[in-house]
Amino acid sequence: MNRCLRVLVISANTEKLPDPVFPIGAAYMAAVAAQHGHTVDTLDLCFLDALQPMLAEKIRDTRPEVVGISLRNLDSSAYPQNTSYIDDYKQLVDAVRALTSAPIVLGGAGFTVMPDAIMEYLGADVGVIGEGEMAFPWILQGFANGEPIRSTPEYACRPVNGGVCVSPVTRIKQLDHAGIPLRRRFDMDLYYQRGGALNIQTKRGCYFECVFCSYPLIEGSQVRMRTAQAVVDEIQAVRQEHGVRHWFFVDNIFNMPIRHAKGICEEIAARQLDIEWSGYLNPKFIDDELCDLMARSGCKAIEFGTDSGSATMIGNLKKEFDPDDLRHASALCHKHHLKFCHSLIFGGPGETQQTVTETIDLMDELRPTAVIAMTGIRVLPGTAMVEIALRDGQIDADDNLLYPKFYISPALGDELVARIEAYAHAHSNWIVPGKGIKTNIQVLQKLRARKIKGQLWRLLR
Ligand code: B12
Repeated sequence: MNRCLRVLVISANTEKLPDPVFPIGAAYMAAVAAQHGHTVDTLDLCFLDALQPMLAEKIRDTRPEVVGISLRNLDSSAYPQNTSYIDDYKQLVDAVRALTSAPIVLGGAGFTVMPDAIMEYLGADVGVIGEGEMAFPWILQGFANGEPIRSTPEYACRPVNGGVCVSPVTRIKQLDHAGIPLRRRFDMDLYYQRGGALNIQTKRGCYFECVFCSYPLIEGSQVRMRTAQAVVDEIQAVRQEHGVRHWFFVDNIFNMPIRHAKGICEEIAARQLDIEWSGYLNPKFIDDELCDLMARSGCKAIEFGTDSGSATMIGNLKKEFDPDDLRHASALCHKHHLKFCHSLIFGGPGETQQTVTETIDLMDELRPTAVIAMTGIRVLPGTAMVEIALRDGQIDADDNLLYPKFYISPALGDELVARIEAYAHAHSNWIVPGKGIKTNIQVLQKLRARKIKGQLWRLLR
């Protein structure tokens, strides 16, 4: 019989922009540890004024035998104004070490993006690359049995800085069997109040190969889907038990495959759940029927992962759509009265003043509710951007990229930021996180205090 452990799961994310986001990954880990019979407690750093004394109190009260830490973000990925969270994570790990001898297990999207550099810097005992539903209980069982964490046919383990990095050899195939997040172990009400929505996942994986993007590394390039029934059961339960009406689908791309997205909308509409929702969409996989279903199921705002409106740049970023897809998707949103925003990344390989003009002109033509403009690309290990940034002399070969480095097309340099900043000041629906334009935390908090829910960029036009 397996020995059960006292497990403390900590969500280390404290970022509150563009909204505080519910720690769904940590809640999945709390669920899976509890399902395996362990006694689970949680600590969320998001709304704490200071790490101490809460951490000390929690560790004293729960006497954890394992501490799991969820690392969602590495940094704000915005340029030129950027916040890196890495040193806070170091402080957290050091503080846990000072309070308990329990082994520390790291995981999360941020961790997965650069496991080696993080293990090196933070000095944890174990780190899980990718989804944790299988690996976390396996590691807990190893600790319970006093066995070393080493490779098996199911888990590849490699030593890093005195610890071990674990990657599951295969990913979960049947996501409906992966369990659902144990949300009530975190303060759902506070996140709903201050973040304006809770979040839910309908699928994992992304088979596109956009040059800068880490999603396939985090979730795999094969798309695995939950059934509409299971997704909507989850929404319905939280809706009934906690009154949560507003949701964000955290899928990399909600509308791919389009049939799956339609199935979810149909199920929500059929059950008359009276919810409102939002999510990331790809501008290519969208048609009249999907927009109609989205509107009928409560979709209020769509974020397109557009990145550029210039055909040249869309090609350079290896995105598989074209400006006409953007025209078509935007026209459908107008027709169905769906608020929509185009997320852009300026400064990629090959960007020039001319391609910037093409994107700006297209945005003028499409009349989106909002535009979120990033200037510069955060170079992430394992993506094609590393080679490009090396080629263009923007990073050094020995840079571990733990602290952010941004690629900006050599043809533009910092002229880019100045241009986008000026444009955004003159256009009320443009948000530029890297210059703090329309991302003022006090303003956002005031809007939430007035009980405004959903995506706040909807209010811009
Ligand atoms: C949806 C999303 C958003 C939405 C969130 C909406 C919402 N209400 O939830 C929005 C648009 C608001 C957003 C904003 C930001 N995001 Co974002 N976002 C995502 C996305 C696509 C999905 C995140 C998610 O919820 N996944 C689903 C959950 C279930 O997965 P998970 O948390 O990874 O957990 C699993 C595993 O990681 C693991 N695990 C997690 N914790 C633990 C702990 C232990 C102990 C173990 C063993 C395992 C484990 O098991 C879990 C279950 O399988 C990811 C990319 C991606 N595909 O991961 C980026 C991502 C997380 N975002 C990122 C960033 C940078 C941000 C922002 C800082 C800036 C920005 N670009 O807007 C802000 C920060 C917001 C905040 N307050 O924290 C980065 C973080 C890494 C980095 N580069 O720093 C990512 C990875 C994208 C990227 N560029 O690489 N984001």
